[in-house]
Amino acid sequence: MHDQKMATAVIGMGKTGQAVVSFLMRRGVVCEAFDESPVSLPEGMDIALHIGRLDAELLKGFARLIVSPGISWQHPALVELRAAGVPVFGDLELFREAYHGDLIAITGTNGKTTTVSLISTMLDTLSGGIEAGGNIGVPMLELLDDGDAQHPAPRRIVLELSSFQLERANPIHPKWAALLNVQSDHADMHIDMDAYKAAKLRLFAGQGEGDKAMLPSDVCWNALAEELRGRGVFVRRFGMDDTDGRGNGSSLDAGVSLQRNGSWQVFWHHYDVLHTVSSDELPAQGMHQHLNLACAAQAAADFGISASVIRQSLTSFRGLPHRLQSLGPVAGCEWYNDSKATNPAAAKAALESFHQVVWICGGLRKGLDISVLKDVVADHVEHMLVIGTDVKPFMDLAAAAGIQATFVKTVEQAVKQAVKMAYGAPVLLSPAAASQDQFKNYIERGNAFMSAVNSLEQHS
Ligand code: UMA
Repeated sequence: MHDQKMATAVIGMGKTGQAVVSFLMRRGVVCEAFDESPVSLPEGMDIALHIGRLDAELLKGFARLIVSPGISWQHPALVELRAAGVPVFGDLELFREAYHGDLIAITGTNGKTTTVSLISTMLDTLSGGIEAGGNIGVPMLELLDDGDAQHPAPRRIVLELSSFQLERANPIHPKWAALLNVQSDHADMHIDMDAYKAAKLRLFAGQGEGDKAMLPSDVCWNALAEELRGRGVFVRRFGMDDTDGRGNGSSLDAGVSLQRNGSWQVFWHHYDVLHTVSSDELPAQGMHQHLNLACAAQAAADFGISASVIRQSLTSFRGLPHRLQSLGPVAGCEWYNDSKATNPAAAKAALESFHQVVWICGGLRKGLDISVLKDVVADHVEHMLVIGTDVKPFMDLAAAAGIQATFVKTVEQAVKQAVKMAYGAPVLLSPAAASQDQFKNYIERGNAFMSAVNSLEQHS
């Protein structure tokens, strides 16, 4: 029997919780596991497991709590425990305490995984390489082992950080940090938009002299840029440069630069030298994705990666699955899987990449306002096919935009309907909503879409 007062309670036993327990056990820290749903522990994880609603009284007996990102910070038991002065953190706090190598950290509502993946590919060409983890799917503590001679701690790590991870740790100290954007999302998990934004901005709270911060070019970030400069942080800005292709005349460090003929280039700087790649050379599609590419290119250049390596990485990067992923022509239509678009801003960016589409949308709205899509729907959508449970807001959106919509419930039905009505227009699954009403996650939803499209091919 151990003394609970000395033990750590690990709350949530998904990927994160299991990595936390392994990490703590390797360091001889006693822990107990908690989860509100029935779960089983992996073989060899020999610790007490409590299943059921979190009990603040029981948890008050522990020295500290490490809570998984998917459990709301506003969970009544966690609010009570914090108010009682119990140390409550997430896995990022343990990472912060243990890791002392170079850290690159990326946050933002949309585009994080693409940016992190590319940074990881490009910086892996450096001596000592790089490891990637965090929200991208590899728990960050799995990247740290005991640092013995055979398994030294990684020299560089790039982390994808969600607002949930950032809100439950003391300020981290990334050498290079980027905020890609802050758009409406997770309204069901944060008190309000300000709280969501504040969580994201914690990314920069520990930065100082000699560190680099990348911020979007929007004026709303100017005050933060000034504050960071005041602390000695080297601030970079990225975004869309519409100075008619005179990228060099732009005050931006990186981004996409619009050309007079309507095409654009991705650009970044190596010291003062401008580098560009034409969007025609990039297999990954959509200007929103190209902004992420520019941000990754700037990170790589700041770590000394040559322009030729960056260019090679950008022109061979086909984009990640479920992000405006082209499925090619099937049954006379072009099909695009953008299942990762789980919020309105992501769907807007995808819709803007097309002239006119048949749009498959809907799912779990997470309390987000989708009426903001009215104009983009009116301009870019031929017909809406609505799936999922939160039907009314999508039907209301169609009515407001003056577009016809059909409720089809499932992805499979949507694909069957789309092929009948597309008449050569592309078909885009970009739900603007989460998937958990019908699927485990956006990956399962995207896979269901792709297999429905593939089965058209077999039947045609
Ligand atoms: N649980 C409770 N009570 C609750 C909620 C959950 O007990 O109120 C339990 C569940 O029963 C389950 C466990 O907590 O057993 C799940 O914990 P989790 O949801 O934190 O999931 P993990 O498997 O640990 O995955 C988390 C991230 N999930 C979330 O932030 C929701 C993963 O990001 C991340 O890849 C992983 O850690 C490794 O770092 C996923 C995600 O959807 C991809 N992220 C959001 C997004 O990108 O929009 C932020």
